[in-house]
Amino acid sequence: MENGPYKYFRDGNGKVVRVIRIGTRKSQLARIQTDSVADKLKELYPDIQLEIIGMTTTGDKILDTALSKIGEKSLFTKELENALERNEVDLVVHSLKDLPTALPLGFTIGAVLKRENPFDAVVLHPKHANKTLDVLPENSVIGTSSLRRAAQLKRKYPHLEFKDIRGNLNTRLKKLDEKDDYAAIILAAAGLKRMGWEDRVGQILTPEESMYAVGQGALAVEVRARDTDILEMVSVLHDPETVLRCIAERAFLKRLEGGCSVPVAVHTDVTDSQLYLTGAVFSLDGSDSLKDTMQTSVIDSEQVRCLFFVPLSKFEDDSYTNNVNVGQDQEHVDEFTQRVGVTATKISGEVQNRVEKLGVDLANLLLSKGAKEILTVARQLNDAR
Ligand code: DPM
Repeated sequence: MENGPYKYFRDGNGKVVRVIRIGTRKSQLARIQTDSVADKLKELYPDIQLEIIGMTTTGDKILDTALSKIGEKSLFTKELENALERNEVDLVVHSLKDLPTALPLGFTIGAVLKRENPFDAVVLHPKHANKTLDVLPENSVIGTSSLRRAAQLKRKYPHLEFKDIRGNLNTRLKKLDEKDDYAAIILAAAGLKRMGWEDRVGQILTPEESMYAVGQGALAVEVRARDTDILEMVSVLHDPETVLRCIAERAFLKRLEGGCSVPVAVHTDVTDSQLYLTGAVFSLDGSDSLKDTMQTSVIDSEQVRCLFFVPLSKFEDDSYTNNVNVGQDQEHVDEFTQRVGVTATKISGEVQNRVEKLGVDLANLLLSKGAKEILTVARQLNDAR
């Protein structure tokens, strides 16, 4: 039964059920990530019917060009957003770090799930098994297409060389193991864990060696900004601590005008109701860098015991729910509810505003010390490579 933009069908008892369609890239990692979100939704809403639809994106097709050189920010997300817009799918699961800090109008991140280990990991060529970066032979080649990883590791380990490596995780591991081009590659610990490849992790990099990318290790569910049913449904997947950390990180990156391919790195931590944000920018060879830490409270002023959530009384207050009112113009809706692309109406708006400001403030601090110049030179050098 087709009804409006949505797809419905009758279950065995003649009950009309809405089919929720989830879009995903076709790589093994994307599928695993999408399946994990689908499993959670199925657990929370046993009555819904889920359908997973695999799609190929531009980023999957252009495999021979370094990501940092392609320049298109929404490489892995555009085709999926088109499908969302056409109501062909209702939600899309992404790695948060692949989503730009400003989403195209009409889309929002309706859920940010609990973060996995956000750190980078070293995967060694079998012939170097059990070694660490510091004891790899002089001029060993490390595979990474991340300017962020290369900059930090060049600084720390000047005896190593860095070369681009592309392709999905399966391709990269193959390139590492079956050839003699790389002594090791650097990958996110989270992706390796989801693939079940923890046994290949030779070393987890510390923040002193490599701070992580904004949003790394967290999954995001992207939805149509005005689709209040779906927004409400996925909102329960939000992990409050992860959301707040990632809003701070994304606000930091956004203020620096950094895309997914700038040498910008972060570290966040919530301890004793304080969110600590450390942010850094690097020159391409890591010789030049700026790094600072700022903190803010994540306690809602009206309900000290309930750290992140909107006090119940506020739910009856219109200002907290009018984002879901139909009939407001799109621009107003988006601007009102989203913080760096994230919609999280069940988490204290006051605290969200505070952590967003934290990110902006930290970026402003680094900008006042010359961050813009470092990033401009890094961009120019990368373009000229
Ligand atoms: C972004 C970067 C990379 C991905 C840049 C960075 C790594 C590119 C490379 C923005 N997206 O991290 O500095 O190493 O050549 C990506 C991975 C994951 C999501 C793979 C990885 C899985 C981890 C996660 C690619 N996007 O980083 O090893 O879900 O956070």
